[in-house]
Amino acid sequence: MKKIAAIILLSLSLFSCNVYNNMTSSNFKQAQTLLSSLSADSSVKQISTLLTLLDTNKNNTLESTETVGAVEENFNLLDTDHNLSLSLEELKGLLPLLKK
Ligand SMILES: [Ca+2]
Ligand SMILES: [Ca+2]
Repeated sequence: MKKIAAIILLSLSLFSCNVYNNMTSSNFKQAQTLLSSLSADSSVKQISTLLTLLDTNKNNTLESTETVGAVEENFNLLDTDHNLSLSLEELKGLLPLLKK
């Protein structure tokens, strides 16, 4: 009986893990699409959406592990207070960098 409960518990945790991974990868794809469409004229709202999509641990800042593409490349430059995470204010600094 205990064995069955353990198996059920294990499959449940595997299932919820898969759901979480799927959500994360879909957010990641959305974030990449959004990031590639950003330009110097993009709005703060788009930056805010990008932050929400990338912020997997939901603490409203981006740690280096959560960044992709241009954000990842310019992480040190964007992190103006050098606390190793990007706030919305700091992420806005990405827009002038996108000027070509
Ligand atoms: Ca975060
Ligand atoms: Ca910072």
